[in-house]
Amino acid sequence: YTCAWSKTSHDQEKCCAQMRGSLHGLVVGDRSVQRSGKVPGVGMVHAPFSLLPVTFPESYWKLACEVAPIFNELIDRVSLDGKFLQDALSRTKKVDAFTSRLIDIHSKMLEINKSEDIRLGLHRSDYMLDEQTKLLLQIELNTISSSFPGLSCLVSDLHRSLLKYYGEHIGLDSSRIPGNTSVDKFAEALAKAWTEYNNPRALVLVVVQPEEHNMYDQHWLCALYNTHNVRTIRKTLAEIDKDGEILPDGTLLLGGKEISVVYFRAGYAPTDYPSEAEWRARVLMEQSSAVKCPSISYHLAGTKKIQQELAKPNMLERFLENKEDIAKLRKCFAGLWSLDDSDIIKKAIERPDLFVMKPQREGGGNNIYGDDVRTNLIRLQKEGSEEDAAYILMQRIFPMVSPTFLVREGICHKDHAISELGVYGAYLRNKEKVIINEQCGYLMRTKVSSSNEGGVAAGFAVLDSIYLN
Ligand code: GSH
Repeated sequence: YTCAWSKTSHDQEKCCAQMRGSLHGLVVGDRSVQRSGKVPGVGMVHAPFSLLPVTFPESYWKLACEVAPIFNELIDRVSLDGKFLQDALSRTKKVDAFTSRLIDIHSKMLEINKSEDIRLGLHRSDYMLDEQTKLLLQIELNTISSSFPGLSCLVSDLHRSLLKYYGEHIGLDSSRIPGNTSVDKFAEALAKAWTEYNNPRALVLVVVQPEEHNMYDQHWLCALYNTHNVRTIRKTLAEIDKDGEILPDGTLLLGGKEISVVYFRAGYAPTDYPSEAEWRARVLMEQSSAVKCPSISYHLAGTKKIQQELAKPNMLERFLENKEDIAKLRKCFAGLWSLDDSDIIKKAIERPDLFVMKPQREGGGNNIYGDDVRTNLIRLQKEGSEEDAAYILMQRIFPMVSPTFLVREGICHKDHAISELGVYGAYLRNKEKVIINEQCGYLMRTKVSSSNEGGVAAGFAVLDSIYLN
């Protein structure tokens, strides 16, 4: 079968999958078009995806869904404890210039006693199922720019439709793929935050990177006008610096228009702040009375350092009351250590394969694995500098490896792969009233098992869905 579209030979079902995916909006911006200097987003290619859903035990799926609202609440409580955030990040601040700037914004908000009545969190907690211990272990919790709430639903739909058509031949039943509501639920949360803000003329501002490649995922979510009658605008941090202002009462205006909700799909990486203009924009928005998703304190509550602090004994008890909830969360925590723990450093130098070294970074592609863990730990020990505070160590998780068809740029490869489950959570509170606290859907990502890095946006993984067993 020769595909007229990609001009290569394929099995018909693989080709149909690409075509169906593209026709249904499972697309990302074409990097080659972007590189050519044409308007970003004009070119479109199908998003990378796996041909069939990955098998995942139902009990673990349910557990990941069950803990989502507890994690939402935990982030909210942690974000309220300004002193805890400042103290826990104080060593990191000295050695990590990017995190240090974020902490400075947080300090400034504490100084001016900035209160955030309406609090919106659109999170994604990521897990891997460790094959040996049979534990579902949290990799990280994203509180800023959690990607793919739009495209992940389309992959679930794609897989369901493929199984409806071909499932009989391969013994798979399309109804075993759980429904995925992330795009609708996130859109609803944004719309409800806009309603709470209570100005029908105000806009939702989507903060984007200047050369975004994942804009279609954002568009699926931000087509709020069709579903909720809410208007959105997309601006970069530099544009916000140029056109933004705050009125004396805290109202945020952009080009003269009032902004009710600021939804960040940029601002999580140092490269998003190439000049002071971008930092000015971040501070401007933070100072305003617009609802921030996330606020600076939600952003900091999602850092690796805070994840590691929360895994310490008796830490969860500081923020949560319900013992069962605490036990459920704790069971999801992998081993996490700071680099001032000399016993663990010794172990990690002896067996670097059992650890991952993580800097305080988001967006994928930043972790240190294998022999590089040893080299870096020895270097840090020799230097005796405080740079060690820029990292945490995490237990390496070894999920089951299975053969998978990965489809990227029109070509299907078969390879051994591992998967990571992300569960989306939405939280919305206005003063004391919790308006939303729920699990919203999922993102399964699959990558070749020989690759250490994950992340679809960073170019390592493909989008997937789950087949419950
Ligand atoms: N700017 C892009 C977007 O808005 O989609 C990428 C944002 C990004 O890298 N988000 C991280 C993520 O969810 C969390 S900070 N990555 C998932 C992945 O790439 O697989």
